Amino acid sequence: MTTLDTQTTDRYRTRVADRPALVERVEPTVHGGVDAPGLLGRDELAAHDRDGFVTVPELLTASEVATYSAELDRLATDPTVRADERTVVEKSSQQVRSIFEVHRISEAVAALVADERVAGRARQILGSDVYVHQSRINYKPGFGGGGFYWHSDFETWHAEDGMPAPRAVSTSIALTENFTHNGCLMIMPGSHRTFVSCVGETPAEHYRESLREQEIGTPDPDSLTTLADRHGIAMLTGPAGSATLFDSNCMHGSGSNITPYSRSNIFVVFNSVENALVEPFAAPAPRPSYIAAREFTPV
Ligand code: 6CS
Ligand code: FE
Repeated sequence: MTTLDTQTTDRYRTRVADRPALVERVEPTVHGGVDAPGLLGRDELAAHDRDGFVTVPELLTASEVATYSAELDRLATDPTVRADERTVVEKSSQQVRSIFEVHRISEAVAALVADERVAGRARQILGSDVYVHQSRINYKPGFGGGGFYWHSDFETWHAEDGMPAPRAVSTSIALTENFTHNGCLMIMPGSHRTFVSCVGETPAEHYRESLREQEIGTPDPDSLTTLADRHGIAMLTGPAGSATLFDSNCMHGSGSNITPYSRSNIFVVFNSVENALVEPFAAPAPRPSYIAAREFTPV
């Protein structure tokens, strides 16, 4: 494991001050450089470097979408899965909101995670071997699937999981059509280059609340307004089978879904093996390993 560059990790101090700060990121976004060999072309890597995200219009075939959709339905209705601590239900209903560590629960999802079309693109962006930091299904069911307020994943993973630097990438794979109206992912393009520190100490076992509705670790309105004015807001729509890869520090969120049409996505977070977790930077104790893996074997 590389020695930690404390000058880097100290840059991302959060939840310790009484006022937020905007810190410019020092790490590159595409660690392997925009000419890195792999499935993403140079233009796509350049777009990812510029915006903090890149879309893949057809990651899965129609038959694969059908296979994984059936798997998601099976998991959501399996009583043992529903009773599992890795399953989070909506605040407003007993509908399944998320299932974490789904690549260890489902063999089909495990194969998808290891697929070159998924893990290979993450290696290309991160410029190293990768391991799964977190996987989850977000169901966002129709008629009330809850949203996710603005946040940087890296801010949470740094503060609560001990992720040293923003050298991780999420792959969101749509299994239902993601429309503007049913709670699609919203990202501020380019916001990944600014780290927004948050105010408010992390409570013990914060994840029991934050995975249902996050309050601590969410940026203040002034910082959000500054970033939105600077970058705008992109709506990541796309058909079932499409995917979005986005940098761990993108400012992103998604609205609630009051339409009849669920917005069900599989999310896999790959972390560089050179960025393995240490102790949390701003929390009393690490989160459970089903939310933040503590075993770093490369995919
Ligand atoms: O805390 C986390 O790790 C989770 N929370 C959000 C809102 N996005 C990333 C991840 O799923
Ligand atoms: Fe997130």
